Amino acid sequence: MDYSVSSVLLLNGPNLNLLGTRQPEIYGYDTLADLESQCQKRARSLGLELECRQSNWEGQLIGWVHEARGKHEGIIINPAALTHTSVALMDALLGVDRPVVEVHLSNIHSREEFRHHSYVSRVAQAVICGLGPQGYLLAMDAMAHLLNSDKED
Ligand code: CA2
Repeated sequence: MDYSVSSVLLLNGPNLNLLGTRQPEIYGYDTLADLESQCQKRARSLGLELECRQSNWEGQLIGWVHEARGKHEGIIINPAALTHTSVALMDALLGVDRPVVEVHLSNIHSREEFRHHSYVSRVAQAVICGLGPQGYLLAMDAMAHLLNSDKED
């Protein structure tokens, strides 16, 4: 059994820094800072370390995914619009060889056709969408479960 504390990386993609300021009917009233602090609280109760990062730049997100190799045991990601466009982000997540949980605030399947396909889902262990900020907390629970199952092996 491995009793060391696992570290998780939470990545948020383009425009999610605007959360709580526009389109509350789709994305709610919580800001990104609110959301990250709720996740930090959940991480503490799960005994996880959590590092939160947001970028509007695809290359920056890919860089953080690469760095996760030496720093984090798992990645939770809301890739935002890159979900539907980025083979490069998908390849980076595939290359890092860590469990990935994909999360979306909105239900991407009930929205425009172009949001129905996710490149990231091909490489994610789990996908949560449509539950707003609660989905991030469930993603934390799911990651704790995935990491605990790894430790038991
Ligand atoms: O539902 C989600 O979490 C999305 O990942 C959000 C993305 C969208 O492109 C995906 O299809 C689904 C958009 C993030 C933009 O967030 C904003 C928040 C407030 C104001 C403007 C944009």
